[in-house]
Amino acid sequence: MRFSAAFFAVVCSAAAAAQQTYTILVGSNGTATFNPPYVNATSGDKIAFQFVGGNHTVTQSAFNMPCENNTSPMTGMDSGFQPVATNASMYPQYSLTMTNSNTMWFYCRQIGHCEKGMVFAINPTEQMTFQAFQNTAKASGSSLSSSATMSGAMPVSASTTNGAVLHGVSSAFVTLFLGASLIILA
Ligand SMILES: *[C@@H]1O[C@H](CO)[C@@H](O)[C@H](O)[C@H]1NC(C)=O
Ligand SMILES: *[C@@H]1O[C@H](CO)[C@@H](O)[C@H](O)[C@H]1NC(C)=O
Ligand SMILES: *[C@@H]1O[C@H](CO)[C@@H](O)[C@H](O)[C@H]1NC(C)=O
Ligand SMILES: *[C@@H]1O[C@H](CO)[C@@H](O)[C@H](O)[C@H]1NC(C)=O
Ligand SMILES: *[C@@H]1O[C@H](CO)[C@@H](O)[C@H](O)[C@H]1NC(C)=O
Ligand SMILES: [Cu+2]
Repeated sequence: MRFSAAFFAVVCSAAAAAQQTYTILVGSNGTATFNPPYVNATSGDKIAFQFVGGNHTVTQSAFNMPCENNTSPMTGMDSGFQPVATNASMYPQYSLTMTNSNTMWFYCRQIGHCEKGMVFAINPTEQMTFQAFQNTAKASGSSLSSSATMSGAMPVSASTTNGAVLHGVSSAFVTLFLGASLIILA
């Protein structure tokens, strides 16, 4: 009995340290949002962006330039545009796996979205907060054109950039995200 209690404790602490998957809904309910807008993630954790509506991207930028990554080729991660039909039964998913606990900044490069505050962060800090990042994005409306010029996508095959491994875009069943009540029997 004592042995199994100790064994159970070991299993539990191992599970607590195990990798986590954070699911980020992109464009839910027709809004230009990432939900949740930021996460704390560490090595081994997976961030899965699920494009559930609209026509958005998740694109890496920088804290001081939230709405820009218009280099060619892009130097950061980019999902490319992921249009989702209103009657879609599958959602595109773009995911990355952290290889460290670095801070990373992202935005949507659909015209005008970043300036509406459609930004996302991994591991914002006390000095560089999500709110400050989003405020800078909203204040950058005058540079709107530069956020919209890039329409080509970088390859989404696996690569390593700034501490995360990219898995690219795949499709997943809508039922996985919206709960058991929507399960369609095959
Ligand atoms: C979408 O809107 C409905 C109704 O307001 C709400 O219950 C639901 O939580 C929203 N979903 C998301 C992902 O925001
Ligand atoms: C992330 O961690 C910070 C402390 O390091 C905490 O203040 C914040 O609430 C956490 N954010 C999330 C989304 O868990
Ligand atoms: C998605 O948005 C991009 C950039 O604005 C545009 O080029 C593309 O045609 C859009 N796709 C759809 C299916 O609307
Ligand atoms: C593009 O993203 C990379 C990776 O975060 C960043 O280092 C670079 O400054 C960004 N480029 C622009 C023009 O914002
Ligand atoms: C979704 O709507 C479009 C346009 O109305 C239609 O062409 C398409 O067949 C529909 N797809 C499904 C899966 O119902
Ligand atoms: Cu968007």
